[in-house]
Parts: sequence; structure tokens; C-alpha cells
Amino acid sequence: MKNRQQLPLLAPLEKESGRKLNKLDYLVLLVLIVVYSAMTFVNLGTTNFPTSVCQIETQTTEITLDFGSQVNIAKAWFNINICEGDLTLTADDGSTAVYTADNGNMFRWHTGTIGLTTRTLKLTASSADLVLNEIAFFDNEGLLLPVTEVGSNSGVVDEQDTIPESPSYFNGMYFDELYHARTAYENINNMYIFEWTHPPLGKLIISIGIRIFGMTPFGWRFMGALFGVLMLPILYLFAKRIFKRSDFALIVTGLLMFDCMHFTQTRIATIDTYGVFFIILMYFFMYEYMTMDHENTPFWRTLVPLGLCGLSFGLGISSKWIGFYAAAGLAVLLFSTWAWRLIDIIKGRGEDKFKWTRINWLAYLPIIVTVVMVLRSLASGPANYSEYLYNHITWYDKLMNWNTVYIFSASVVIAVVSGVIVHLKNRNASKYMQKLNQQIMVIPWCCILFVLIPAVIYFISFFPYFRYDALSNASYGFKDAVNTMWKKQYDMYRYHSELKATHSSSTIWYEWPVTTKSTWFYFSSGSNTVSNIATTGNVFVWWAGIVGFFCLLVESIVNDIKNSNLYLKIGSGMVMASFVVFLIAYTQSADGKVPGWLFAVMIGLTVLALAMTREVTIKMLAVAFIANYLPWVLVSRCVFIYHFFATVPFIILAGVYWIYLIETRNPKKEWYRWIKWIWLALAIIFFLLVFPAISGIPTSRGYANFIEHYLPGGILYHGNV
Ligand SMILES: [Ca+2]
Repeated sequence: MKNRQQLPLLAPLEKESGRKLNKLDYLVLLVLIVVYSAMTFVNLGTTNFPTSVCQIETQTTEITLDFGSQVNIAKAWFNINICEGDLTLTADDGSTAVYTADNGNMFRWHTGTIGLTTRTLKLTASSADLVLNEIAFFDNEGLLLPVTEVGSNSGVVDEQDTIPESPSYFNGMYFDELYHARTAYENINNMYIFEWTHPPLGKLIISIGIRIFGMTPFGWRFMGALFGVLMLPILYLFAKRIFKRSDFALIVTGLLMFDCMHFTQTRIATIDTYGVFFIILMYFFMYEYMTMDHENTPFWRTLVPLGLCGLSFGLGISSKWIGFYAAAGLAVLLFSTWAWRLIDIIKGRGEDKFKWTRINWLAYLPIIVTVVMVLRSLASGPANYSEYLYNHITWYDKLMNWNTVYIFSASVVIAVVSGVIVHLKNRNASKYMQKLNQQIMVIPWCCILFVLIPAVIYFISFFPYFRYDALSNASYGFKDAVNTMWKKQYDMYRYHSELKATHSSSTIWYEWPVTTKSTWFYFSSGSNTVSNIATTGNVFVWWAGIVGFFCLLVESIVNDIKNSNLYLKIGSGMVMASFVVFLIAYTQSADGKVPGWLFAVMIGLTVLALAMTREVTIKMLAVAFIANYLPWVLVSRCVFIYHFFATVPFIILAGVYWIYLIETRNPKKEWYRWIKWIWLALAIIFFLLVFPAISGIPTSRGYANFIEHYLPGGILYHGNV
């Protein structure tokens, strides 16, 4: 503190901070949140959008519109709701025009050619019932024609003030909003649920924004953008825990804030945002648990971060199945922390004796029960599980016949109760035996926090399906709900495992970190301008992050080899061996695919080696990288660059960690302190340069051409400039 005056400008940031947030942190965070909120909420979408809905039933409904005098109707913009079918427009002289409503154009202004001269216009549905939000009519010059409805207001021309200058992403759905925002709307209105390929929570969160701001582009995009903002303070806190310095936390948060994918992905009303959000939380809370002072913290306090981690896991898998990939990594971190803790307790026992009779052996009961039940079902079950379970949709009965749920839950309860009894009985036992027993109790507690509670959250998230199915079944009960949920699991699994569709925007996993090709969300062109939204990484965030990650890993391995500890030597050897095998296998395989079993062996070796290290931060980052990224190597369906989104926060943390090591190990090299700021500055400059290609802001063709062909970052305009 006494040297503070002589230190450069940034010194207070570094000096006064620790694990926790201080006043300066709150100030920095406030600024980041305000700046980013302005970036994301401005031009997010309009709130001026037609929401009064007109129902046109086949044959029975006839709506008459009056233009005041005879007009030439050249074109119309149709803003339809969820419907498909033909809308017939009949002029005074009996001539007609037909507009075919298609779900692919819902909740946006879609142009149809009319070509009628008339004073009044009759609207009828000829093939199916139709639902329209609004229609706008234009004459030959493209001028909006004032129109009123004859008789009562059906809602078809009552919001003419919502008609925009021109249709765009700003005033209508784009890309997969057609699935996710649509289903959020269906959830609110208890309608048939169209989007079922992902669990429901993400769409339920989207629907909160619609409830607040109406079924408008701003309404359906609001929650995603909000979660994009909320990622920033969480990552800041995460970084603060790792680096214990505000400047590094600021760098980490800044890099996410100016990452192109974080920006585009959280502004479109799809569900990836929620999966990634909860994955960051999962790893944050697990890291909290890993870095606790277990020796001096009461056991029950260590259950708090574990419980929050389990909660995040439950919410994560209820949003998107990528939560399961992430959770596989969590399991490695948990077991590794647990094992090291046991080793510490045994090493620190001193003169205390181990007593077999003082151990709560029943704590292992849930594990034994699980193993027995799995073996039993493998031995006695059908040859093809998925077909069997699908054809016998009485999943509820299957569960109950095997008594799986009851037996497992009972074993957990027995383990916890016996734990309490042994704890009370051990009051006079040695500290060593007490600690040992407490640590063993992590097993049943994790069964509650990571299995039972997330399972309940996941089940409840399917509530929209239960409510909808109950509409047509008065006696719908718990049994039916379990069956409904199970059928959805099977459908989802089959969809993702059998999806053979190809897509021009799809890419291969190893192309992602080097940003070869974006996923294309939106494009439109004016007379001399183009508007484009593509999701991809910021070159200076992703490339640098991945390089930093590998530098960190290599250095960690080299350090481990130099270390006198034999385990570390073996562990690092295993990591290197598995990487070499992977590269050889990959180059030798004909179709560019590594056999699944070989891949599993390599990952197993790496994970085992990682579990053996005590360096918690590198371990956490490496496991997060493996768990969130490498499963995509094995996925055979077509995949997109945005599947890398969940890995991005961790390569940022890893890259910054590498810079942190360089800086703190060379305190005398003043200029090293500037590396991180230069890095962030480059990322911001790149973000600003490509901004038109990722935000939908109209720009000149010339500038779009510059972005596409002269800036690094891969394909953004997909052959359109
Ligand atoms: Ca309307």
C-alpha cells in the first residue's frame, strides 16, 4: 500500500483486490453492464408490432375491407400468425388474388402480389383456418393505401401504425426464431408445441419476455439479450476467483463482451444462450467448491456450492442437452477433488487410528444399488432398449416394475440417515474418523444434489406438454405425465442421432476455433446497401484464446514432467501419449473420423491424468474444454460453429490465464503488463470492424466486400458480396 503513489495508473486495480468483489469491481461491472446493454438492446427488435389477431375460419368467415374509393392494389405485406393455407382476396368485380400463408413466413412482413382494382376487398380462407396479425396494402407506386374494415373489427387492419418502412430482421422473425420464439408463444397460449427437439426450459424463458413486451421482436428477443448481459458479471466474478485481480477480470469480461458470437447468439431468440449460461454457472460453482478451504470449512458449508452447481445443472439440461456434456466434466472435477480430499485427510491423521466400525458404510449404498440395477437390467432387459421403450410407452410402469426410482431414492435416504446417526455416535471419535465420515457423505448428498433434484427440475420443465395433453384427456394424471415426458426423450434422442440433413452453413469441429465459416442468420439487400447477421467468433478472442489454451496446457505438462512427483510425471506422459495417438489416428483414418473407442480411450487417459493434478485452475479449464468441445468430434449429425459457444468462456479464461502467468512471472518487464490491454483493444477493434456483418445494420456493398475479403474471420456473407 505504501508504494501506491509511485505505481502507474492501473496499480490500484491490482493492489486492492482479492477473491471477492470490492467497490471498484462493482463500479467496473456497472460500466460494463451499461455499455453492453446499450450495445445489445439498441436495434434488438421493434416493440411496434401487430398483436391483435384476426381469425378467419374456412367458408364461414368473410371480412370486408373498404379503401374509401377505387384503388389499384399492387402488393400487400402479410403478417401472419401460426397458420398454413390459402387466403382469397376478392375484388368488387369478382376477380380474385390468392396469398398462400406458410409457417416459414410467420411473424414477419411478407410480400404478396395482388394486382386488383377495387374499392372493397373480401377476405376468405379457402383451404384451412387462417390466423393473421395484420395486412398492409400498397399501390403501384409503393405507397401505403389507407384502409378500414366494414362492420366489426376483426384485427386484420387495426394496427396500420405498426407497418415499417421495409421488412427486416428488426421487425420480424429470422432464422430459428421460427421454431423457438414460435414455441414460446405456443407455451403461453397452451397450443400444440411445435419445437420439441430440445427440452422446454429455454423456450419457457423466452416466453417471459413475450409476456412482458408482447409478441413483438423485442419481446421474443429480450430474455436472450438479458442473459447475454448477465453472463458478464458471472464471468467477471469467475475471473476474480481465478486471478484475484480486477484488471484480469475486466480483460476476461471484455473479451466475452466483444466476442461476435456472444453478441449474435444472445440477440436471436433461440435457446443456446440458456444452455451456455447455465454451463458457465455450473463450472463457476464447481470451481468454488474445488477452491474451498475444506480443512477449515464445516462440511455442510461445502454442500452450498455443490447444491448451486446441481441446480445450475438441472436448469442447464432442461434448456439444452449440451448440459450433459458439461456435466460429464463436472463429475471428473468432483471425483478428483473428492479423492484428493480423502488423501489429505488420511495423510493428516497423525497418531489417530483407522476404525472399521466407525465408518458409515451405508453411504456407499446408492452406488451399489445403481450398479446392481444396471447389471440386472442389462442381463434381463430386451436386446434393443430404445425400440422396446418406444413401443412400450408405459415407461412409468417400467420404472415402477423395476422399482428403480423407489429403490434408488430409498438407498439415498438410508445413506443420509445413517450418516447422521454415525456422526452423532462419533462425537467422541478422533477428528480423523469424523472428517473421513463427513467426506464419505459427499456420495449420498451428490445423489440428491446432482441426480434427484435435477431430475425433478427436468421433469417439471415438461409442464407445457402435460398441460397441453391434459386438454384432450380429462383424466390426465402423473402416470400420463411420466409417459409424455419419456416419449419426448425418445423423440429428441432419435431426432439428434438420426438427423441426416445437410446445411450450407454447417462446418466440421476443427474449423470452429479458427472461424472458417459462420452460420448465416439473416441477409437482405437494398439498392446499394446490404444487411447481414452471421454468427461466428471474434478472431482476436477465439484464435488467441485457443493458442493461449494450448500454451497453458503444454506448459503445465512440461512442469509436471520436471516435477519430482511420480504421479505427475506419469499423468503428463499419458496426456502427451493420448494427443499423439489422436493425431496419428486422425491422419490415418480414411474418412477423417477417429473410431469411437479409440477416442474414448484417449479422453479417458487425459481425464485421468488431469484428475491426478492438484492445480485446480488448469484442471478445471482443461476439463471444461474437453467436456464442452470434444464430444462434437463424435457427433455424426451436421453441426454448426455455434456449437462452440459453450467452450468460448473457457478458452477466454485459459488464454488470459496464460497471459497472467507471463506477466506475474516477469514482474520486472514493465511492458508485459500491456499485453492483456493490447489483446483486448485488438478484439474491440475487430468487433467494431465486422459489426455490420453480425448486427444486421445496413452497410454499403463496398464495405461488406472489405469485411468478407480483406478481414480475417472466414465466410460471413456466404457469397453475396
Ligand atoms: Ca392486427
